[in-house]
Amino acid sequence: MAQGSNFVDYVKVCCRSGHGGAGSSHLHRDKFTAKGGPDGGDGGRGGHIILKGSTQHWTLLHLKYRKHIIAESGGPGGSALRTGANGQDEILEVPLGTVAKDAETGEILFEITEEGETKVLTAGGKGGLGNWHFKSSTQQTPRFSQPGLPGIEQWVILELKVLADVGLVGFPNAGKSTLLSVVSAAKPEIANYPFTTLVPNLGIVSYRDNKSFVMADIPGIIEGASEGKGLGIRFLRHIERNSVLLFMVPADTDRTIEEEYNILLNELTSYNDELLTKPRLLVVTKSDMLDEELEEQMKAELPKDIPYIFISSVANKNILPLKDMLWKVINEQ
Ligand SMILES: Nc1nc2c(ncn2[C@@H]2O[C@H](COP(=O)(O)OP(=O)(O)OP(=O)(O)O)[C@@H](O)[C@H]2O)c(=O)[nH]1
Ligand SMILES: [Mg+2]
Repeated sequence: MAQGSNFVDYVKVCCRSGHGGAGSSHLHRDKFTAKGGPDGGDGGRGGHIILKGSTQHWTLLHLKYRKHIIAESGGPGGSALRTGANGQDEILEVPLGTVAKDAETGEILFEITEEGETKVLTAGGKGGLGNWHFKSSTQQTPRFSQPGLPGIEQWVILELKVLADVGLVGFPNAGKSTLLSVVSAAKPEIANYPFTTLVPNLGIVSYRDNKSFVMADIPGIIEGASEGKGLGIRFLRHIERNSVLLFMVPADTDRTIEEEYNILLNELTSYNDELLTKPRLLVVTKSDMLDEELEEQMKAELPKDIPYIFISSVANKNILPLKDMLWKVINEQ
């Protein structure tokens, strides 16, 4: 986690599911029956601890200070075959891409990838059976029932991984969100001012013949980001895990394309030089603002060590060739 950031993508929590309710060993009795048969109901199930995928959450921040998560116990069975109430489940909403691991063994338990998807993290104890289950020809009035099973106590690690194949890297206003909006169904906010995007947006890019890959639009990165300036740095961790870095520089930059690219590259390197091991592509955005002559002139001044393409999300220029380039690099990995 970036220092001082509220972008939390790792939490360790202690989970305790509910104890199962005890079965009842009640014997039926009323005005007319002095010695009735067994009518003790079953105990209720202890509450589960459940993870539920939610697009309303982008981080695990809301779980950071909840060290102990405890679900309710099941209620005991009652007379007249009344089943005890199930303990209330504890439902934790988590962002998509959350991985649950056993903290002791490191074993991956499961992953939550879809909105509304639920999975039981820690199962509640089963309720005990009431005495009527044990009635038989030789045992007419069993005076015993099962106790409920205890809940489970376990330490669990929740880790957020972003399921992205491509990370968009660029200054604020470079056109990152606009690109995501034209290549995917994602509807990120787009505006002509910097820092429109404050949290990452993920989009699924469909590609020729039903292929697809995931693109992450993250907040813009500015000079000094690696020392904590701006917002982008908080999300560089996501880039760390993305396989391809797509550098985006707008055609109308005040600097040269190469200067702007180098600043971005510098910020990434000073944050974590492992980022340099990832494949990079350079996109000159908003190229609808250039005429051919200007474009040729700019091409001559581009950095030499990186494949590039001029695109326009607005004019739909070179979008498919860009996808081709990305697909090729992703699959070389
Ligand atoms: N002419 C032109 N304008 C574009 C193009 N793509 C984006 N823009 C404009 O550039 C501005 C910024 O676009 P965004 O997509 O919000 O930029 P961003 O990189 O996501 O910006 P932040 O979220 O602030 O980091 C908007 O006014 C867009 O309409 C393009 O291909 N051509
Ligand atoms: Mg944006």
